[in-house]
Amino acid sequence: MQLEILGNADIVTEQNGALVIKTRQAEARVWVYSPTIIRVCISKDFSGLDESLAVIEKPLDDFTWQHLTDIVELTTSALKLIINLKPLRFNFYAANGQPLSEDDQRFGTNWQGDRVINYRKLYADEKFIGLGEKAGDLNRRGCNYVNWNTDAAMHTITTDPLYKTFPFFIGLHNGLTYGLFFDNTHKSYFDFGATTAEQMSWFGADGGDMNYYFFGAQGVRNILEDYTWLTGRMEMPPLWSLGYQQCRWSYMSADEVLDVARKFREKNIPADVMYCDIDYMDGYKIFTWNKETFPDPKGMIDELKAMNFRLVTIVDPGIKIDENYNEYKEGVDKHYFATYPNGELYTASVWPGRCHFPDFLNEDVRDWWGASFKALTDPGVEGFWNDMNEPAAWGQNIPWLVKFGDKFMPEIRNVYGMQMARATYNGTKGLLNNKRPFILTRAAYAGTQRYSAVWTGDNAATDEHMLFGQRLVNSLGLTGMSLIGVDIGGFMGNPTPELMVRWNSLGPYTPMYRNHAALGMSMREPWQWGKAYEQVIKKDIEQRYKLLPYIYSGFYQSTQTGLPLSRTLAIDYTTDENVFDTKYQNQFLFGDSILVAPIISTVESVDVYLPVGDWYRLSTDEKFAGGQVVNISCPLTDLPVFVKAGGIIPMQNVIQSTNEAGDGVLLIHVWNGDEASEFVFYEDDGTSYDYQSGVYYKRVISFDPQKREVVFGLVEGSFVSKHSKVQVVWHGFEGDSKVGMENNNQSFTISYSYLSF
Ligand code: MIG
Repeated sequence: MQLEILGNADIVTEQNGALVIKTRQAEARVWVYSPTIIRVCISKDFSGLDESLAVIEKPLDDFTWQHLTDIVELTTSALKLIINLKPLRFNFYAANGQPLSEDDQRFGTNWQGDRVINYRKLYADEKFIGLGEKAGDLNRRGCNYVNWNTDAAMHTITTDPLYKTFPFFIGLHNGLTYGLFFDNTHKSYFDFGATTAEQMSWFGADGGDMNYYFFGAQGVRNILEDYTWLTGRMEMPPLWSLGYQQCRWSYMSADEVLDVARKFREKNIPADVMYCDIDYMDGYKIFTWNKETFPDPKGMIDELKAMNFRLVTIVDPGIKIDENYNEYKEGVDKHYFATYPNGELYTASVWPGRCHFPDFLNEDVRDWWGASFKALTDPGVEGFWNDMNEPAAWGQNIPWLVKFGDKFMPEIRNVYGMQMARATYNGTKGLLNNKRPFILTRAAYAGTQRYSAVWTGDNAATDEHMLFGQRLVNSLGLTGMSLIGVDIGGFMGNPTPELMVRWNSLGPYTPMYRNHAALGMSMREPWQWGKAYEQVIKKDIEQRYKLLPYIYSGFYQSTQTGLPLSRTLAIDYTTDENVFDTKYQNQFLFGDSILVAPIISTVESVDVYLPVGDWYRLSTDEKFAGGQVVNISCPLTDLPVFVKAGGIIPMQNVIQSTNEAGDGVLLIHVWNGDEASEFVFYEDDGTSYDYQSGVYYKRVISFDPQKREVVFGLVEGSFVSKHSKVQVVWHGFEGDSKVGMENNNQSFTISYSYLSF
């Protein structure tokens, strides 16, 4: 195999808004998407369509560049790209001239056969965060990774690859930040100095182009905002999907599903969602119901609805080969399935036995798939769980020559799950008449946030998996994904009651709070752990429901800026070394002002690192100075959760489901602090798309520390809040005072009254 290194550039021109540079080996094109986003694509063949499944924005028509002797300088208000022409290398600088990221000048971009790799300079203090669902530490320096979507059943906390591909990382060095998104769907590789004795980093793929977007904004938040501008942001999720979700593989009959739902209501443990895993189907045929065990799906779902429950059902991609099965016959007739190169249909075995696999890369197939959900939406299903879409089949090794349209498996594998989620989202959105569908997918690629929530797959019932899961959630949050779950309690194996309790205490602070377990594992509902622990778990679930106004507003923030709900501390405290210490790396901010320290179930005290500023423990209002490590007691009833001084947290009194109106009181909790703060409160009907035409309720709530006042700004939007009363709850002020006031459309102020007055 030959090595081809990108050599000298002979021709530099501007064509259709792109800078075009030619060398003997290849052609490079450069586009400016915004002052902070520059795309570089180096290809041997630009004849193919320039299509990306991730990117939804277009480049600017115009940019500023000049050709000097052996370099080209491309300048925006925020960035400078210096392109060395002999040989062709790309080097990015901040506007003030400080280097952000540069090619390794020796090797730059090169090819070995179809494999294309970019070698980059590694700075002495450089750290890396990102890549989404990846094993290892928060700081990925010294690690290497492969993206190749895999059904990672029985994975450990070091397994790579897992289910998803997010070829986007953020580099941090010298107080600077930059991001790099390698938009290439082939099997890809990232090495952050792991195997080069820290002399360089590199990334690349088995095929396709060296096609990357460089983000030069300063601050991780700004990079995330740019990345999600480019690849899209999530929509408002249905409010019910933020309630407690009870799943298992499987509740085996309609009776069992209903019994479990009833038990939540009998016990007054709040919950919103029940799941049907694969056994609701007839012979695992997608879009069917088992006639014996689920004889009347509509009847069952009506009963669930009467109890304020929603149902989510699973779908897998594999379509069973069965002459009496509609989806099979249609798929064959219309040539919708993946094939061998000679035209034979590709067959592999999964749950239903021998199956064919829809080509979700094809729009007609997506439309067909989407329309088939009628069998589920007609009886009333509103949530759709997409599993096995890596895609998985027994053996896990779909041959390289399998074709999806005109593409072979290696090129599409990493986007198959995303395209299945896209088909599911579009189809069910169409069928649900202005109701928001809830989509959950296991496999994903950059941009999936536009269609679906994700969960982290088949974890295990151990303390180390619980902490690992949090790290995955935090890292997925750096990819535009915000609605993310882990199987609380652990999928494989049985948790101790203590682990179950501890894991549930993280539940309120997990973007998607879902309890799930594998076939054959112990039952996991909150009442399976003894009376005393049931009460603890119930309190955790109640805490989730109290926090929903805060959480929902947090998701609104995700829709606007791409900031995730669960935020690694590296987002806001980027230059604080302690944040990357493996002792503290799992800690995260949940929304703007809550800090959570996940902690194993076998200890009762723990060191927590509180970043700069003052913090209050949520459970006690005890105040701590930040910028230091504090030792915190953490019995199973009290996870270390803190609120930032000045934090504003809207809460509500407990309801049993998001379908309940509640008592109409919005509690605004405020923790005393020296700095002014602000919270954007957002509410809408929680179920429809009317918010997209102005039917929402939004107002800025701010805290003025000097005046000890909470100011409610003017209401924006035409939705009538379900909260008719506001009550401010003051924390950390001298004495205690509560002031109630009628809610209205005016701006108004509530002051803390000094008790000594
Ligand atoms: O081969 O549908 O990750 O959540 O319960 C296993 C059965 C298939 C894997 C999913 C898991 C789900 C299970 N599925």
